[in-house]
Amino acid sequence: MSNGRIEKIRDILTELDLDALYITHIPNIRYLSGFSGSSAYIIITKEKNYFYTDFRYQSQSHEQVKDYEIAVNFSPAVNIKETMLNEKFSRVGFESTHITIHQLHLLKESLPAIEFVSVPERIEKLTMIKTAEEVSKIKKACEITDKVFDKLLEIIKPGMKESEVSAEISYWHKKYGAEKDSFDPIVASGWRGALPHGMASQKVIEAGELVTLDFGCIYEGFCSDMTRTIAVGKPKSDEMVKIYDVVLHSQILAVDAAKAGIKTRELDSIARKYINDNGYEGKFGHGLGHGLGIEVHEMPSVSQRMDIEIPANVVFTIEPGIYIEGLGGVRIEDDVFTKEGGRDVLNASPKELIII
Ligand SMILES: [Mn+2]
Repeated sequence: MSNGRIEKIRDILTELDLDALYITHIPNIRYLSGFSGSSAYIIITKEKNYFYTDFRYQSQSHEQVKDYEIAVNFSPAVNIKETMLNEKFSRVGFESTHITIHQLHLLKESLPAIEFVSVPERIEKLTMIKTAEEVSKIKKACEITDKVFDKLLEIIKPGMKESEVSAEISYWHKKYGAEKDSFDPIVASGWRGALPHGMASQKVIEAGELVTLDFGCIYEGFCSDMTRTIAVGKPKSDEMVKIYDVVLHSQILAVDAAKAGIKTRELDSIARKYINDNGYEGKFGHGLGHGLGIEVHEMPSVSQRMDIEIPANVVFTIEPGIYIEGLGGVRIEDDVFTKEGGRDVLNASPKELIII
């Protein structure tokens, strides 16, 4: 891949005085090699790029992976060890936020002369900043998700199970050109709306309930992630309509404030303060949003937990919600792309309360 990504890994090698970086996290492997399969490893040295996989991906790796020496083996660990010995590495970085203790133990045991150095979240810092081409892929994923939302407005009826709605989401994502869902769809109706991550269940959707739909897809390796809450028939709870209004306004305030240079904590506070001031303090129990790209949850975390300036060319979600146990919940989520002085909103589905 001659798009500068590998050169940036080589800069990390120089900076940390490493002979090589051993990369095990599959989304990062796809980012660096173009390989879209589920099992592979790579090693980047100052001069060479090595790619390891097994027989299942023999043809696919040769088709997708350019600029790498490819080794295919029933047990890639054998080839990985061979490379590390032949190259006479003395310091090798590894992705400590992804490797298991067991994998690290095996490496250290079989290669006792090598010093293995923890390199947490360095590739993640690279993937956080998007090129125009990457943003256009996320935008395409968002367009597919928008089309699926339109379809759901035709499909969802009282009497349907949440799990049936979830199946429709997955079906239409693929039908409209996505690789797959970027995560299992969340479909939470009525009282289940109070579960922020209410996976679609066997519950039947009833007339008068609000339904929270949180879903996204992957297009050419890049994710979308959108939430809309809709009413199935006239809402039976006036309180839920009021909650919808509060969430919508808090979401719009945060979207309008989003721009390159704003701090994550400040942006979270803008939505949170509005929700608190309107009587729902403590009912918005998660962060405002998260980065989005080759993974559905990336850096930065846009919340009180993290306080960094959001750079330009970052895609992240803005998704405030209010959750009342026993009653229900509302969440509204858009994906935005930061620019100097502003942001582009990448999805286009309407946000006012839709009653179907
Ligand atoms: Mn999200």
